[in-house]
Amino acid sequence: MIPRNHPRYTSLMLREKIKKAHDKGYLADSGMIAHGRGEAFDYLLGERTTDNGRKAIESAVATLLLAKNPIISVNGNSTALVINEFIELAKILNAKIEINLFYRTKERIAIMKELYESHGYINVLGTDDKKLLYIDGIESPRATASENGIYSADVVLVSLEDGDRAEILVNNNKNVIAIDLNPLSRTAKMANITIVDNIVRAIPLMIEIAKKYKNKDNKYLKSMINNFSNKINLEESLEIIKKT
Ligand code: PTJ
Repeated sequence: MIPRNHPRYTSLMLREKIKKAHDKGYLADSGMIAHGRGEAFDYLLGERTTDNGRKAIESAVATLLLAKNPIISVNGNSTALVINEFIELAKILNAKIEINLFYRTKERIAIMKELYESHGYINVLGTDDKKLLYIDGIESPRATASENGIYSADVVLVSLEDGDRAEILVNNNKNVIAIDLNPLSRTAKMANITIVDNIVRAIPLMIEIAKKYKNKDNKYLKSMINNFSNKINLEESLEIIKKT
């Protein structure tokens, strides 16, 4: 038991979630390493949502609300940290959830499918190996996608994503929104909108903003997108890190 008054309580609780997901068999072994890397960047950002993290979130939510077929792509780490929040966000945005693993195994897919079902989300995509397609015919495990999901999506929200995959998505005219604490990662640079924030803060804030933006007209939503530059936003994140 971690005492509530421990100065690193939140961080230690997140580690517990990651460890539990590993024990259950759906977290990739290197998911632990990825989490540690995220922790280091989060520390440097002050473990808070920065103003430019919020700007990216506003632009991301506007983009998702204007999308025709928005998909939330989930993996082992992101599921371990925010499964309930993913499900809530998908409902508000009218988006679908697709399991999309870097280290894809039948066992991990089966555990995750069951997990989403036990949380009340029944039609999670990306679970049937035989039905997966290759984006633009690129026969790589990095290009797999389900037909009604990522394959035909116009906007894809990815988190803790691999750079090759982000690149394939962008090259195939998908509007890619990435959540990545590392503003220097290839994914962060490839994506159309990068939210440099911890997924445990970013997704709840996306839910809050999506509830607010649902009543806004398209003109307002488009202005939120047009006023955003990913390049400038990433540079600002780096400045924050340098000043820490
Ligand atoms: O479940 P799988 O098989 O899809 O595998 C997932 C991992 C995460 C193991 C795989 O995608 C991987 O190796 O990722 P990387 O290349 O380590 O990239 C993870 C990125 O996410 C890094 O830039 C981290 O800084 C960042 N990151 C880690 N934790 C968080 C995070 N970003 C936001 N929130 C976090 N909590």
